[in-house]
Amino acid sequence: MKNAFQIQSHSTRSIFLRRASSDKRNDRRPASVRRSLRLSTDHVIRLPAIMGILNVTPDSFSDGGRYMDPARALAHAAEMVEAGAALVDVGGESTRPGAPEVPAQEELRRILPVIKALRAKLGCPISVDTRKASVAEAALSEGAALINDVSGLQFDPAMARTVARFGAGLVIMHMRGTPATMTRLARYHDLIGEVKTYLARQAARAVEAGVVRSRIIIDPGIGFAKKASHNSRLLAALPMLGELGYPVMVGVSRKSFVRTISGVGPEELLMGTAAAVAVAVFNDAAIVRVHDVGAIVPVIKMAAALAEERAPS
Ligand code: HH2
Repeated sequence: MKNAFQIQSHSTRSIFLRRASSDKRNDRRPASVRRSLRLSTDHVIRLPAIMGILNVTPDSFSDGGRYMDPARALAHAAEMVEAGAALVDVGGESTRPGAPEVPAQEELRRILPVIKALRAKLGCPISVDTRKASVAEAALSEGAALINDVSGLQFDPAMARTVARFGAGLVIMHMRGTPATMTRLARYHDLIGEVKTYLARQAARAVEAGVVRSRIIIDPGIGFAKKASHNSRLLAALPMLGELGYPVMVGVSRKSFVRTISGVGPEELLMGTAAAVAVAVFNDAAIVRVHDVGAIVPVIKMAAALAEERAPS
């Protein structure tokens, strides 16, 4: 095991994080990061993992410019872990609609000091949000455990082999085009079928390239080449994506479809985000990617407990 933490699929509904024994002494994660909830002495339910968002960018749509300084990034990551994040997703390139591509050198200049600080001081598993194999390679060499590729292996042909070489986890997300072009590509004949087929094909490619099957996570790419109605339909259809046999991750946090549907301003997106997270968890999301970790923890507990009581279909 090369990296300190490995993400392993446990079932399609959950993942667990396994710690390398050599790294135990470095682990300062608080006891609040629990993966289960005890409802009574004999009733314990498994909770989805929270991925806390740490954008080290000047232009991310909701937190751009706030965490460019590694000390501030570290403090925010520590806060998220303290609040219940099981892992932190570090991103050095905004993927908001219309965002320009950031050169690999610049992406690395932004994220490497933060990854080093997180590894040294926090000991939580680190995910890196990148489409570039060279960035992934450098991040994995610094101990990142997971690569979150929003292009779902489309952007860089070397990505799958790079992840495979490190035995790391891989998030394969559905999108079309690039952040600059995706908005005009939001047309589907069979939305769920097309997203599902794409995720199955890209996951198979990853396995062919040597990525460990049990370390692959799929994501419908909420807001990426999707209109508000597409996003809603995908959230409702998560169990169909789960049929592929990979844990499903969902990112709805503060996204524009929340604003469109709930009719509020950019500063008031928490309640709409919470509703969307609740639906994702109710529909078996294994990981939720959010900005407001502390606020979302009770939402997750509630939705997971309610999902547990569903009549079997
Ligand atoms: N959404 C964003 C970025 N990365 N990764 C996955 N797997 N799923 C997502 O839904 C997802 C993602 C966009 O959100 P954010 O990071 O807040 O903004 P930006 O891309 O502008 O930095």
